[in-house]
Amino acid sequence: QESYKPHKIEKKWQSRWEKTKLYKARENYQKKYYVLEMFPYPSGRIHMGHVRNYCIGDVIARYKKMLGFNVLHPMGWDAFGLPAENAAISQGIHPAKWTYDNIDYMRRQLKRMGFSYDWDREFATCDPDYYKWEQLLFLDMFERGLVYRKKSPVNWCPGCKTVLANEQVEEGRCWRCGSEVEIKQLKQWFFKITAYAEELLSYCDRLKGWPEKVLIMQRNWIGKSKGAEIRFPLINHPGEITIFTTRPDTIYGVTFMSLAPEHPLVQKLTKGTPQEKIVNQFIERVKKQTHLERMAEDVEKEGVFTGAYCQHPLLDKKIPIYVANFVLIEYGTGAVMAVPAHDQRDFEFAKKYNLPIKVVIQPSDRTLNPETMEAAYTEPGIITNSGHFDGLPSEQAKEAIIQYLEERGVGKRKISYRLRDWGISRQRYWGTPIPVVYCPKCGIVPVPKEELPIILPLEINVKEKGASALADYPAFLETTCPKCGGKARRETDTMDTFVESSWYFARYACPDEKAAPLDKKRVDYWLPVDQYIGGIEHAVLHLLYARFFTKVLRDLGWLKIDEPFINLLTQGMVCKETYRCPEHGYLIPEEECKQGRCIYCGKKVEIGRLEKMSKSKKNIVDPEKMINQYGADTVRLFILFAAPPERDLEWSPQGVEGAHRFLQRIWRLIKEVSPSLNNKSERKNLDEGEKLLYRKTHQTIKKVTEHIERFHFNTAISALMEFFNVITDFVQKNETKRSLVLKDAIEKFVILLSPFVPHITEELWHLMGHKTWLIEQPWPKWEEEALKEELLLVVIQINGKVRARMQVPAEISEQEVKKQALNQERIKQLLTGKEVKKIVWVPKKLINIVA
Ligand code: ANZ
Ligand code: ZN
Repeated sequence: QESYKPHKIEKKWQSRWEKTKLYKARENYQKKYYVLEMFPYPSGRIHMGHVRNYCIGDVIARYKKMLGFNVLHPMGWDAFGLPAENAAISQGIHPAKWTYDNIDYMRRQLKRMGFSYDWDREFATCDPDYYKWEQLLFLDMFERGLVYRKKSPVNWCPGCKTVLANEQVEEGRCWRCGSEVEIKQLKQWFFKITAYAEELLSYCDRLKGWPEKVLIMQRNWIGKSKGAEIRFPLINHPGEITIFTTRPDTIYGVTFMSLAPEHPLVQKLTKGTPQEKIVNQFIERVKKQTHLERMAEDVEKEGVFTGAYCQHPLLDKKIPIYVANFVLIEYGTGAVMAVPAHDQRDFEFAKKYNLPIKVVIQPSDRTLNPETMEAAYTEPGIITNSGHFDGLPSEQAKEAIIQYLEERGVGKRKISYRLRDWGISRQRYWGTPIPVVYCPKCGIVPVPKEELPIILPLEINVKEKGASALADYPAFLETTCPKCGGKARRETDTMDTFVESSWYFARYACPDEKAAPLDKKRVDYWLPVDQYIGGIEHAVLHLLYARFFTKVLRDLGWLKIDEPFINLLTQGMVCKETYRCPEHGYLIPEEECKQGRCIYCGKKVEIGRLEKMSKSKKNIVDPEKMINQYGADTVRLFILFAAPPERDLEWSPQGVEGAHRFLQRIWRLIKEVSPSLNNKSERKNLDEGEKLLYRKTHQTIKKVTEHIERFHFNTAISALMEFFNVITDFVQKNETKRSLVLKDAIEKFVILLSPFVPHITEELWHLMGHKTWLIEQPWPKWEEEALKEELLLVVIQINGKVRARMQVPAEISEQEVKKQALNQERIKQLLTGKEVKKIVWVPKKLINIVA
């Protein structure tokens, strides 16, 4: 018998599937199912995280297809981005070449896994055929006022004279030359995502098919706060400070004001005063803190007095104005009314700088004393020290005080969102050019739509020019104004690569559409995505941007849906233990570690925790190596069996071996029995063994179906393993008999297993004489009737006397039937105080308990 040769089989079926275009998706009148995995960045090679992601998607795609859905399962490339530019700089390869070479390599790798993609729909986002439409959408959005330009900070390296992405700033320094990075204000383009803040928030409640943790992250990111905007007139200066607060109920407890260091008033209030120098020194110091540091709870609350005062809007009271590190310019109005008695940050600040603390809310169970308080009281309570609001519960006072402020014209109700508009300008070469022209006469002029695409020129030497490649390239930069025909300059910034991934899922519905970004008919058929699968690291940005774009595309008339992804599955990480030498850090286990010792110093190697596979931890397993060694089916089976999709998966060489052995067993058995399977025995008059096999077949169909529906692929596979054991058992016990029930069992087994390991099953299926494709087989249905276990009536005796009867399943084990007999109420009663010496089981008939 020929042994299991995965490579031969896999190659054979992959090429046949491809030749017949088996997985091509065609629009028709069937019910559709769109399954999508987050498309990869063409970094060079696929890694285990990709493999896991696509294995999960492939099982779902194949299963849905067999259920009768018209399935769309596409694949493509998120192809613009920084690594291509870095490769250009460090290796001298053009970003385009680097990217397309990587795509070719990775496409070949993916094809070796046997995924059921419709490769005809493949595209790379760096193709002008794709980004042309993105430029058009930009112009559509511009016309609608959803795009605007404003000054915004960027990281600037004075050494390289270039803008750096956040990823290129390492501990405040340039990743290339190590110069200290400066913040520079540049005019940049923004998408008005805040116009959709409320809808993006409220629709979170409708996303019933999303993990709750992702929804929580989205809601927090949008960060809706209800409160009030209140104005505090300046003393000895014109104007006022406007603050945003969620606690208008504490207004009588304000004892100072805190401004963000970047607040424009800070300079106005201190210019030419004795405070100016101290304030500016403080601001310089704060600039070095990152956002996260400034937000962190445990960071020291610091600030300086500006020397200026404002007027409390409801009291005859002069309030000192401070600059404080914990106030952020981007949120609210960049100014805070400080209430140290009821806000912890203000409390710490007041303690540090000896500022007064005034209690305006009392808890019900004790009385707060500003002198002895050790922390702010932030819970609700009863209003005190607040004029005619005294005695009100604080929740009620919020409303009453807002009304009072509105009546007096010093404040108004206000809702604030943490969500900021989306800055999309990148001072980079390898991205979608922003289709705008600057004319000295006409100002900002959008490129006429007929002139699209604005092609990214490929003939530039990126290695020398770096990020400013476009700005230094006259053939691109210099143009004529579409309005007046005079000399003008092109925008040289490109778009954030998150823009491409915000609408690619829609383009898959009609990737060949030549006349428009989307073909409405096809998009209406395929969208929304029924099942989206990807990493939790995209829980906020990518998923929020894609939701935003969907709503924009809807409002522009391209789409009819409100939300892009009905169901979302976030898969866990692929992990492996790490090897570490106390002296030499992480080691590659197979190469740098011999007999538990470091090959460089001989020190004992510590085997560390399971961690996400990563190059830096030297714990990666290369998928291609695994395919070479075991074949794709083994890799697929192991990955799907090792853990349910949402959980982290531990890579285990033994587990891979085990998966491989299972496939070998299947191979051997089915090869052996298949030639003799086609006999004409009947389905009537089944013997005991056949009955059991028949029932197991239907029980397995039910189990596997239900587990797949819940994405519990690991338990679906273990049900199939169990089923296979029963089949093996049957074959061994019935050496010569080849019953129809066995044929049916093996066929069902092969069909049920096929979404997980499509190659070996296809081979066996054809070996059994079938001429059809497995994926075109209808998914098996179980018969309720067949699930029922036959029941036996068993007599229970004690010392030979009949004492009780019970019903048990016919295939009950000896151990189980004895346990159940002892558990009968009447038997328990009769046995109390007696010692059971022996239990005799006469199969199918009786149990005798000797006591
Ligand atoms: C007075 C007050 C009294 C506040 C009190 C809280 C407690 P959320 O819920 O996150 O929206 N705040 C406003 N703008 C800020 C900024 N730019 N940087 C830092 N803090 C800012 O938070 C709203 C509260 O955060 C506001 O309510 C304000 O402090 C502060 F007992 O105003 B509160
Ligand atoms: Zn002009």
